[in-house]
Amino acid sequence: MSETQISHLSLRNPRSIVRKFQARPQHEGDGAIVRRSIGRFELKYYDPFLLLDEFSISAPAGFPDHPHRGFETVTYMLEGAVTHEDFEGHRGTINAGDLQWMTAGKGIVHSEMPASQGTQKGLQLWINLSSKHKMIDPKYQELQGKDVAKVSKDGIEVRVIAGEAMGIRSPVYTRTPTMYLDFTLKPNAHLQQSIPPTWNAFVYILEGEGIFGNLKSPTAAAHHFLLLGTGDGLEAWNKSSKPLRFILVGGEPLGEPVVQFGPFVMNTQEEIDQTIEDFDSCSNGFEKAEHWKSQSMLGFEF
Ligand code: 3F1
Ligand code: FE2
Repeated sequence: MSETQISHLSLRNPRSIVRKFQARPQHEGDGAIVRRSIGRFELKYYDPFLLLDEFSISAPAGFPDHPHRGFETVTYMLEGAVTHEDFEGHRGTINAGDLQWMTAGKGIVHSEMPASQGTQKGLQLWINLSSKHKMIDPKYQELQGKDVAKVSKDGIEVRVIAGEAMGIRSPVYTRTPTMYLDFTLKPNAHLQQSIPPTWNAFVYILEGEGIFGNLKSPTAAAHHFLLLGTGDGLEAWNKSSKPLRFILVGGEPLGEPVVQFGPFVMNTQEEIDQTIEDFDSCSNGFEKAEHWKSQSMLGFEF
């Protein structure tokens, strides 16, 4: 099929790039390099997204026992592996290609630590929950790489983490409506992907370089974050001689006030104060934190 035929088939109003910046590496302790795009000063919140980290972590660095409330964390591994363990005894390893979609809801306390020697690379996205879902019971949706929906066509490969693309759907249930697509475009490939017009959406480039929005846009390279304007979808081109890999993420904005205190995200300061009290007193969802310590913390006394 020719490019013109594909164009004819779909987008009426492709989104343009309204903001673009590089996620510069921040060194966090011994062995952790994190490139944060959403969640840093210049882009504190992009409704419903609270944080996007591209991490590169080797032992002894990691994220020992810590809480979450009021949102979801999505960990998508690119290389290496992470061992996670929570206060209910839920534990496992997220390997390269695997996905963990964790709805913290009213409370989770867990650890996320490197599972092997070498470098663990991946992405962690935080998706906000609406006020009526902030205090739901925690839930995990875990998919091994082999079970992530994948399709290849016309020089484009897509792994559907959430939502739908090129005729295939992810089994992940998104409490806050979200699409999360991992695209790889071969040289000369041209992508048109629809996005619900009312949703906020962005691209984060993992590898290679490409043209996004329209053909007059400047080339964007790895570790760049592109905020998309309004429209019904995304157009992207790989005019280079190497593969282009990026994620396209979109979500329905909640349009609610956000009050964040580290890993607690609520609607009001009163709810944050209550959350701190609940965590300190191990109540209202944090009961099991009272007598729990992760394996990774055993042997350490604080
Ligand atoms: C000590 C500490 C600091 C910050 O809740 C965004 C604990 C937790 C936190 S946090 N989580 S940050 C995070 C980012 C990436 O603000 C957590 C985990 C991430 O990736 C998982 C991971 C863990 C170990 C990857 C590789 C090794
Ligand atoms: Fe966490």
